[in-house]
Amino acid sequence: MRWFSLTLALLHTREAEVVLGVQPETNDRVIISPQNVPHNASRAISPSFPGFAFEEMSFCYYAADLTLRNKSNPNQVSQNLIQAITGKTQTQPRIRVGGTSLDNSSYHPDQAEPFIIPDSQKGKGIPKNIKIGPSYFYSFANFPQAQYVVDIPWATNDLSNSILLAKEVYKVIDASNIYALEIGNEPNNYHGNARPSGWSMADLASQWHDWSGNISKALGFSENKKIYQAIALSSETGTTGFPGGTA
Ligand SMILES: *[C@@H]1O[C@H](CO)[C@@H](O)[C@H](O)[C@H]1NC(C)=O
Ligand SMILES: *[C@@H]1O[C@H](CO)[C@@H](O)[C@H](O)[C@H]1NC(C)=O
Ligand SMILES: *[C@@H]1O[C@H](CO)[C@@H](O)[C@H](O)[C@H]1NC(C)=O
Ligand SMILES: CC(=O)N[C@H]1CO[C@H](CO)[C@@H](O)[C@@H]1O
Repeated sequence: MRWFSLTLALLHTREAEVVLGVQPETNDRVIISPQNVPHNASRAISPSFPGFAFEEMSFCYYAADLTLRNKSNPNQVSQNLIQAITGKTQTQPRIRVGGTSLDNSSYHPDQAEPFIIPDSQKGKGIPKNIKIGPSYFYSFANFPQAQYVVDIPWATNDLSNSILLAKEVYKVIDASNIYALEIGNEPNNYHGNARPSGWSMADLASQWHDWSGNISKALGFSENKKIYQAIALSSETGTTGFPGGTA
């Protein structure tokens, strides 16, 4: 039996190079590198294409070695891992913080703790109804080169609270470290959960439009500022949870 590995080398040059390693049982490695870029090759992929994503509830631990209240004691293992990759690609790390835990969180400006997980949610893989305080965002400074994609709660359907959170994001994290904002997480699963069962794609688009407009306005951005990442969709939808969706 043979197995094949395909590695896409990310280069700064305009020429994309595909390295095809064919590894037979003997462990000899044969590298086939095309002399010329095929006429129908894709354009070079941006070296910053690989990104990093953290669930909101675990980001602090990766960033700050459990010292959550301030940015001392950065987690050097995480810093080294991210540096090892971005050192190769010569890019600033794109780090998305969010996910389902964030999407079901609320923001509490007077809370000293970075986040509080309700007792009923402790021990769950993805706890819901987490309360976030301003100090949650302090540890973001531990990746000083980061270009963050910051997720904003949408499942909770509380625009004014999400605007408060967005404002705090820009207060604590330097704007030069914010690459994009993302509204919600996997909203194709909201219907029948975070929204009524009849909530359609048209409803989703309409509410996203209202939310992005209102959040931009609250942050003092022009309506056309390109600050939003596209929504992230769940591949597990419908009654069976079959990837790709059954409903
Ligand atoms: C690209 O071009 C080659 C040679 O003309 C052809 O064999 C191949 O099928 C093409 N690939 C795609 C994805 O179009
Ligand atoms: C940061 O946290 C550490 C550990 O809890 C503490 O010793 C230090 O005083 C804190 N620094 C600030 C500025 O709050
Ligand atoms: C803000 O949201 C409301 C609906 O809640 C909508 O009517 C309005 O157009 C939105 N504002 C912007 C600037 O998009
Ligand atoms: C309790 C609650 O609001 N749960 C929601 C959390 O977010 C997901 C989407 O990421 C929704 O589908 C849940 O309904």
